[in-house]
Amino acid sequence: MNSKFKRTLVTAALPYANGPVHIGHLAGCYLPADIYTRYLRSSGRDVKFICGSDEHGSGITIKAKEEGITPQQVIDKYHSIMNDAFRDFGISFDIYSRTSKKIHHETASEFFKTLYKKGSFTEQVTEQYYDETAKQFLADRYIVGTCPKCANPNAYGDQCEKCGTSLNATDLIEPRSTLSGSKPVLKSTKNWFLPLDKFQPKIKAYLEKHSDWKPTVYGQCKSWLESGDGLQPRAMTRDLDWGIPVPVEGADGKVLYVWFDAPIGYISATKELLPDTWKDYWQNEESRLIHFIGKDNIVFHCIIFPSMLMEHGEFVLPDNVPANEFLNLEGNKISTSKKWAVWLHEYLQDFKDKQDVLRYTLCANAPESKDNDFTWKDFQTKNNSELADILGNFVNRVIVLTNKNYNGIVPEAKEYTKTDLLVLDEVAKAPEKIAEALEKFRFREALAEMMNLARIGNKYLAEQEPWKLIKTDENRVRTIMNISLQIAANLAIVCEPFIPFTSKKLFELLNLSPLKWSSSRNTNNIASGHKIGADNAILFSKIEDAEIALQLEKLDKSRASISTAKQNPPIKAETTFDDFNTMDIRVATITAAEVVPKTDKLLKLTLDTGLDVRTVVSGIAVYYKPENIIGQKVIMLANLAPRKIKGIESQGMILMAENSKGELCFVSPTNKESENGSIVK
Ligand code: B3M
Ligand code: ZN
Repeated sequence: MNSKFKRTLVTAALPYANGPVHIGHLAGCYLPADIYTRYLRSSGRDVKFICGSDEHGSGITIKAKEEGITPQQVIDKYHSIMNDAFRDFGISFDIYSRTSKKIHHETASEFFKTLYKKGSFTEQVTEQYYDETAKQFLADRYIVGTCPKCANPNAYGDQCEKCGTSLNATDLIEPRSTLSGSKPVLKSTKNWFLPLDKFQPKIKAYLEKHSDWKPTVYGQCKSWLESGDGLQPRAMTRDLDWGIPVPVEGADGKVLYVWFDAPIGYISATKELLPDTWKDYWQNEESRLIHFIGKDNIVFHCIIFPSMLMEHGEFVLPDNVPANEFLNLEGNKISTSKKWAVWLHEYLQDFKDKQDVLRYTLCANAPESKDNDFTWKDFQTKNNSELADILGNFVNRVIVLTNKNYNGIVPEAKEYTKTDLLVLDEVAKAPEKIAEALEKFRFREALAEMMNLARIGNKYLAEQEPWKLIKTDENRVRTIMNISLQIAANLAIVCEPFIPFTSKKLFELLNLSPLKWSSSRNTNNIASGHKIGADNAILFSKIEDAEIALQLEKLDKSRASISTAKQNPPIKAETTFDDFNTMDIRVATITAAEVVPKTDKLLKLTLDTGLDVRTVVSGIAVYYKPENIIGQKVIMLANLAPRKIKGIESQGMILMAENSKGELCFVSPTNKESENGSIVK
């Protein structure tokens, strides 16, 4: 720890208030931030831990539309769910605020005005998609269209979720508004941009001062600076109706870009927490700012927010951004929409009082330097073979033996053997190793060192066998038990940042008031003659196979919707060109679509083939909504003998690709020259 700092401000990314928190969030940033903060607090350092809900952006309004409620109802609902989940898992924020608060609106507006007055922004008129029916500009997520890369007809204005390409709304072929289904038009609009291109040299200099950041974080920043033309101007205002109004003239109907206001949320929340002293943390060179985030937020915390802070001029800059990679679940990407996740509130319904087991497992498998996988089997092993068999077993033996042999009174150590001295030395050194790893944000290593202390205790007891010695050498047993009790007390101290609920229980078992980190080097924290607490010393019960099976069954229900790659079938037997040539394959466009009554799989499509207008019945209703495919270009088999399906004459067949998940998607000619009626050959 650099001694120039007297204070530390730890922030954890403000989660969007549009869905509950899952294990990926916890492992990605809230848990490491909490461990780090708890460690600093226990070490007597001046630290504040800041977080809150991010309540702006189109994610909120889209959710409102999905759930048929207002954006305000969305944020109220999820703010409260998230707040409870964090509290239940012991995430020890000093404040969990929200960006809909007045103090935040004011702080963000002031910030914007300061930059505006300084002339930091450039005004640019750009063409944005506008929905003439809904009478509003469309955020990227409100526009869908055909992906120019993979022809997925439902790609979003910022990304195609089928092929993963990141897009601009204007890249989409045949864009449609999800608000009205109509074709959006391009309309000019003025917005305020942060000219990141001009800031590039000072951002570069700032980053170079921090080449000690995690390689994954530093590397991502470097590639933003170095790829293509380097940094590009970025709009800090948006034409939206949900957010903080842009506080300058001529900005009616515009709000601050959510990534402009959200990081300022860290400042507003600190102000709310410490109305008189917040500046000590934000405007004082002796204060150190640390942002815990997931890797998808790196650019915003390492480039955009620092640029804003530099332009403003009165604030300290982030000193470190220990971002984590992603956590997968049972081999697949966690996805809320596909219900492939473990939500914290649901976990607690099944594993009441086992918050620490999840904390422990997620820390042991933290995606610190690469993406990592959470599996229920591993969760069970971590609980049964590490927490229960090592830590729990050691504590249990110590408590039970002390009660049995000494009525719960800590015996006095008589004479130390060489082994005793070696063990005591290892015990005294353990906290330093843990602290060293924590200071470097190496949480997995720190946790392993913590568990190692329990291993030392277990091994010591197993070798010394006080349960046998009690019959022959009572004095020796006194010393062994005294040392073991010291180890238990020190474990209670050093496990606190990782598994705080267990630490609390352990202090209770020992009948000690919680001790601080500074005591963890002492090997005499529990005095002889002290009476320990109750004798029910089971810290961790075993998790049965059936409990794990239940969790896997839950996931099985969602498995169909995720990428469980089945084999694509092998190539069929050879055919001839003549046979192929009997088929008349044409380009056509869907001009109307409706669900065939009393079916849930079939769509009745009207096709413009360039030569005539046809009706085709197609089994694609599971994959496409009728309103979303109007205007979709397709390839069809035009000379297939007509046949009646559900009473409708189907005059041909459209060709679809079946992917490895068994889903059908359009094979779409993206080339504009392939007009309706063109022969495919
Ligand atoms: N709400 C993004 C996210 O949840 C965003 C973080 C804001 S931190 C200032 O991924
Ligand atoms: Zn795509």
